[in-house]
This record gives sequence, C-alpha cells and structure tokens, in this order.
Amino acid sequence: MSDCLFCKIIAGEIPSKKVYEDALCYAFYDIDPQAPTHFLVVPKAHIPSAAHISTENEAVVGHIFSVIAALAKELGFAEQGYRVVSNIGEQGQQTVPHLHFHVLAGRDMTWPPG
Ligand code: DGP
Repeated sequence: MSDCLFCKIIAGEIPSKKVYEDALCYAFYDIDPQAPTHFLVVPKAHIPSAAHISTENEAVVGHIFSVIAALAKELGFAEQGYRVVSNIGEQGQQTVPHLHFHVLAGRDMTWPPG
C-alpha cells in the first residue's frame, strides 16, 4: 500500500534497523523501544491488523511465530522468556495500520498490561 509507513519500511523507502528478512516477513527494531530488546515483525503483504486475518492469509502468522521463536534463540532471550504483542484498532492502541507483532525481551514483563 503506497501510503503505509511499514510498507515503505519494507520497501526500503524509509530506513530501519533490520533484524531479519525473508520472502514473507520483515523484522526491524522499534523506534521507541519499551524493553532492552524490542523489535517488530511484519508480513510483507499489507494486512491492516490481526482483525484482518482469515483463512486466505493465516499462513503468514504461523510463519511469523516460527521466525520469532528462531530469533529468540539466535538473539539469546529464548531461555529467559519474552512477550509477543499485537495491538488492534483504536482501543487496542494500534498506531500503525499494518499488522505487526511486537517482540519484547530483556526485562520482567508486567501483567495486566496497561
Ligand atoms: P502500535 O502502537 O502497536 O501500532 O506499534 C507501532 C510501533 O511502531 C510503535 O512501537 C513505534 C513503531 N514505529 C512507528 N514509526 C516507526 C518508524 O518509522 N520506524 C520504526 N523502526 N518504528 C516505528
């Protein structure tokens, strides 16, 4: 989508600090980190949010979670644990309307989230 911030990041039109990339997804460090390690994993295809996952595009979500598990091992935080979050819509505090999974690690998380 030409107007989408994360589509522009995926296309390299806006710079980002890459964590990982393959044919289906792109991972990059969050500009406003909320934990010692905080990156986002996004599908390369434009999907507005997790509320727009259907039988037609659900495979990419499984792929992204498998990538996250592999990155957690590679980056050394799999053992301690971590959090994966996807905000949806206005009350969910989603600010960028392109599906993304926050991966947060390196500190004790709190519950419930704010
Ligand atoms: P959310 O609020 O769940 O929609 O998360 C959007 C995240 O995207 C937020 O944590 C900040 C991050 N973000 C916004 N703009 C940019 C950007 O230009 N570059 C990077 N790396 N992250 C961004």
